Amino acid sequence: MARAYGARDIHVLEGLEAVRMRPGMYVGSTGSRGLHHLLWEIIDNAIDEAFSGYASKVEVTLCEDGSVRVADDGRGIPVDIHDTMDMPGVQVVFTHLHAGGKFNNDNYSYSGGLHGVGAAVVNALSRWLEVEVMRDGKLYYQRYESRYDNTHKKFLPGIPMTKLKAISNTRKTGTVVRFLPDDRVFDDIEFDMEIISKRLRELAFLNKGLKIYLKDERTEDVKKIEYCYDGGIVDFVTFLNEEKNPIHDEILYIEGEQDKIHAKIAIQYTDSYTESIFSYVNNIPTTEGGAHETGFKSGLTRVFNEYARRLSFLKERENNLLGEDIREGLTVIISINMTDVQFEGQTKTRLGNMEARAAIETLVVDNLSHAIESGRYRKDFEAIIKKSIKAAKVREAARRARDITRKKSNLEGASLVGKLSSCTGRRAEFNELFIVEGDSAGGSAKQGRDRRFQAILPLRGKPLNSEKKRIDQVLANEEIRTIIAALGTGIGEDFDISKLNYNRIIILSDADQDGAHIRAILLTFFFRYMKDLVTNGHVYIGMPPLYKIDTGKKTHYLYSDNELRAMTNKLGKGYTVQRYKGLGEMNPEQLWETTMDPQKRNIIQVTIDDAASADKLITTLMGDKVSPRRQYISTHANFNKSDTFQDMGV
Ligand code: TSJ
Repeated sequence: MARAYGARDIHVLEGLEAVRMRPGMYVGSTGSRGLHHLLWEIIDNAIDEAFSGYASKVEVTLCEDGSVRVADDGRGIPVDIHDTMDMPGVQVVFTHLHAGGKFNNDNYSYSGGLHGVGAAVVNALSRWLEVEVMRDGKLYYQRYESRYDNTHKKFLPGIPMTKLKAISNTRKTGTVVRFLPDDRVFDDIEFDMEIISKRLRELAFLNKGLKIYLKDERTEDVKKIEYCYDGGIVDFVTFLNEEKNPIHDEILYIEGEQDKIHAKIAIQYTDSYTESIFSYVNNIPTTEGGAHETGFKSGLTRVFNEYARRLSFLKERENNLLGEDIREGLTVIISINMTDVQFEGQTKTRLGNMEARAAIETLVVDNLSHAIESGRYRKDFEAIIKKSIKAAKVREAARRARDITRKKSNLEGASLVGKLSSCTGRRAEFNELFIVEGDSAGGSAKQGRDRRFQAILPLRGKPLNSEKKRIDQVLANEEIRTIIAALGTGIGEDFDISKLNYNRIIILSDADQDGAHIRAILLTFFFRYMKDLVTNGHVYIGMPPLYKIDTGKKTHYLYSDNELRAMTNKLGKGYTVQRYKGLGEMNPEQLWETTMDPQKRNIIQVTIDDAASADKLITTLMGDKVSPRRQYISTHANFNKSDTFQDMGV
């Protein structure tokens, strides 16, 4: 087949080669995250077309051969010859770095930001990629491949195999892109249905009325999912609160534009004691928050304090309610769209554009004041303000309790952290805290550790499930207080990450149901009261081995049933297998060797890719509605791989 590239394209191909050299620079990693990033990039382009009002559906198909196909019914990527590049627009998109969907400057596109790496990056990191464009009554087709170049003795990525050709007539319009990620780039090229369906559901919530279809053709029983929410983010809030108890019926909805920033906000309060705020910029989750969240919070605080004064819920001599009082039990989705987005923070998921702060504050104040004055939401606002005032009272009480805790920790510091075996090193950035289930495992860990940088905190029994309790009760729990004291950061509004005593906090619990429960309780506590600990990547799950095989000559530790099977097959016979029922069965040397030694151990970092799902899951597992939890546990009863931390994006 004739190759459709000449001297002029060499430059462009070098661009794609640069992507091959440093894939991490363009998609973050060559692991699962990077792999899915390719798909997000293509999907973002299709969603953009829908957002601009030209497409009504997006279809994603995981094909039998491992490739993935994304289709929309929009206008079709332009096929006419690009002014300066001398090739069809489509080809520019797939061979020119950063062309993305933005080669047409008239197009007021919001795309960009985290995912905006461009379709050319996807092409560069694929074995092959095919595009079909339907427009002007024709179906156009082009295929690209990664090929070995015999003359230059190297692989060249993303080479057009043919020119863009009209291959048939059609009355439809739209774009179809199908690609197979390159297994020489990615550690593993298997797409994860769970990750994809969650992201598509989120996109369907964020783009009201958009029909998103997902099909998994890779197995015999083909799986099909359809997402479409006519209520948009209002439906998102309903979904998040499904297993909570709302304290008012109407979901407050704000939509408007201010200084070229378009915002949608949906709010509902529940009887929960924590806040669940999820924000997005151009459909990208801003896990670390930023200017838009700050603006929302100040607006909310202002409106409710004014309202509380005006209707005398607050007496003249009483202090204003604090933001945290007004956010107790709040579930909110903030979704904004703007151009020239600046992402900041550890994981580049904090909105840096300061202009968004004032814009969102204005929108919140104007719209909520208007809603209050209309009288239509009288009951809703009353329920909210009563809850806030209650929260303020409890906060006062809790502060007194906390002051006692503080004094206690000064006076009896030794006893409060008495169970803690500190490390000798004083540099927090090197230090690790192991929170270990049970005194006996704690003892082994204490003897087995490297005391220069590893501290051990054994937990007796189960810590308090913080999901069901208010902060004063959480603080009354001894195990929780010990953890807080050991970490040094304080909690909630007082939380200060710069005071963190350890760079890694590693949860070590048994591979059984109790162990999973303890792990879930600890993650819940961190997630609710020390969220930055998790978002900044300080929390880990330790993975002790499940089996030991002895051949007489050599000892092998196995961490899963699969590993065990592989090893027994390999060894044939002449070995003994020991199944570890708990950490306590390992002696100090074994525990060090298998689970604690940084050179050999296996630890999993807990991250939150999808904070909304993590929140929902925690409510389900830890909340007070029993039947959804039963159902969840019976359908996901795998306690070796805790569902909680998997869903937190590990
Ligand atoms: F990623 C991608 F570029 F490969 C891609 C783009 C993948 C998929 C599945 C869809 C798309 C895409 C792009 N769908 N729709 C569009 N639209 C345009 O590129 C487009 C169409 C018309 C005009 C115009 O001004 O007439 C402008 C643009 C940017």
